[in-house]
Amino acid sequence: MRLSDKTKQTRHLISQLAKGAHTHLVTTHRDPDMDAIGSMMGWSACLKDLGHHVHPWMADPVPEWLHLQVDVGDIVSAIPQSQYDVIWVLDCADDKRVSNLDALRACQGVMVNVDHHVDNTGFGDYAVIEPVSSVGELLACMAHEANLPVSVQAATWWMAAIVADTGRFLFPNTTASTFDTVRWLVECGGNMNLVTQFLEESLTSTGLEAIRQALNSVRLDPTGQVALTILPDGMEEGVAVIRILRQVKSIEVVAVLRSLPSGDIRVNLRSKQRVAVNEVAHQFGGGGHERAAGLTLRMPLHEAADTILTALTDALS
Ligand SMILES: [Mn+2]
Repeated sequence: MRLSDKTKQTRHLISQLAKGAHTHLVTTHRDPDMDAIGSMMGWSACLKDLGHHVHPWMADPVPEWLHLQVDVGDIVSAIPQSQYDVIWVLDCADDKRVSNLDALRACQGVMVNVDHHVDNTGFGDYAVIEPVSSVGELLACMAHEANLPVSVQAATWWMAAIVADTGRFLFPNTTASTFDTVRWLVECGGNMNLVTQFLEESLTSTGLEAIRQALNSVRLDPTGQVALTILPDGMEEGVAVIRILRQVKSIEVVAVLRSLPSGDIRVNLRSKQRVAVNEVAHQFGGGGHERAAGLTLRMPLHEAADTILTALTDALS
């Protein structure tokens, strides 16, 4: 488990903030994935075990696939207080990734930005940015360094975050340090069987139908290296669809589009080897990692599909 020297220098401060502060708001990005929620819930559990008053806050609803599986009862959708000792913002490369940023900005408190995106803007009063697999891995390292209590619950949430962001330890962001961290989380009581159940064995029949429709609507570029598909409205099975499309040998880049309730189009991009999808995302105001990135477009769905297919085809050539 390795943290950079820079983060080690701030670890004393982070540990003071975690241990010495009493009221905490913990939040993450809009349209949350498993790393976002797992990080938030694990860190909240850890701070609560220190006897603190903690509100995990997310303006977006908890995704249904997660709601069905585990108790996420104490996530609040509106910020209950106007002031906190510390506001932790997790897995956000930019504070604009927070849903209802106005509410966050109206809230007083020392802001700590904890993230693993290389393009993080460094917002907040303190920023802990490490290019590790996931924020789950980063928080687990921070908790280890600071000697914080890590319960079975916190360990399991972080393991879920790590498993999701590493594609079950198969993506190149999986390092020896990732395995060390997971080993330690297992020693803390983290339950991999539970992670398997709620990440891998929780598809509903409507989810299966969404995947079927998304696979039916796959478009390929003329070379067969770019695959693009559209998820049916309200469906959250993007990760499963991406996983299936990645298995096709000739496909190098995958784009999954879906309409958000606001009418905007959310685009998730994944690549195997040759395209830095964060650079493509940057062209449209988005961001992320080299192999996994996202962006939001304000245009009709089919225009968005054409735009992304062209941009990815250009990036490959
Ligand atoms: Mn992440």
